[in-house]
Amino acid sequence: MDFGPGIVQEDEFLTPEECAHTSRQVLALEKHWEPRLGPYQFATLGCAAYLDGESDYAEKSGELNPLMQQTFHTIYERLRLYFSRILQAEAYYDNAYAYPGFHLFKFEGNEISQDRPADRSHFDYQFAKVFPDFASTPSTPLTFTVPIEEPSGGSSLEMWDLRPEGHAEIHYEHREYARTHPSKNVAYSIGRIYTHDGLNLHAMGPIPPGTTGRRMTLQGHAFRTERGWLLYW
Ligand SMILES: O=C(O)CCC(=O)C(=O)O
Repeated sequence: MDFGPGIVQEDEFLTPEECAHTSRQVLALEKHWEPRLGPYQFATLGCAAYLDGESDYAEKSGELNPLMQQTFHTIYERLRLYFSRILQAEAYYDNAYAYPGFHLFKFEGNEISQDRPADRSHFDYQFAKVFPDFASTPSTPLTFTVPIEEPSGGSSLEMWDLRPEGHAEIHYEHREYARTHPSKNVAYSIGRIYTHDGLNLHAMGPIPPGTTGRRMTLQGHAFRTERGWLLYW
């Protein structure tokens, strides 16, 4: 499977019953959730390079990995087999890196009508934070999302055609670019896995006014190494 500009690969991954079970497991670990900056009561379960990569990534992932492994080992093994198959090389974990984790959002029905995916658009460059020699050993990064629970308005990914190569040309004003250029919306379905290289400008899809309920996704990345593909978050 090749990844590159504009490609989002999607496949079946968890059944609705497995999603419901996973959701219960995540909810039971609420005391381990970490509230994060951002709207919609954003919280995470697990350590994420893009949020923790510049501070205590090693320490935090070391603390959380045993709990995450113990709770989600079935999903992690399925991820490992899935990526080994589609990438045709060994996918593996390394305890020096955080295991895939969860994004959590809660909507109360009073969401602002000005929700704009463009305002949260970004490139996934977190590999630069946790693989310091990434520039000397160019690798393909991948980002994956598995929707576990959806709010009333459904869930989706918004994607623009801008790649990091074009970032300097627009004077690094990628949010302005996103506000003024067309995007593609990829509708999510519960339990499917969505993978892309994270290098198209992208964001969590729009949250329609009046949305209620929880948006819970399993999140992670793969990074090409000499051994194969390291799965981490
Ligand atoms: O929550 C989503 O749908 C997308 C998450 C995202 O933007 C990312 O993982 O980089």
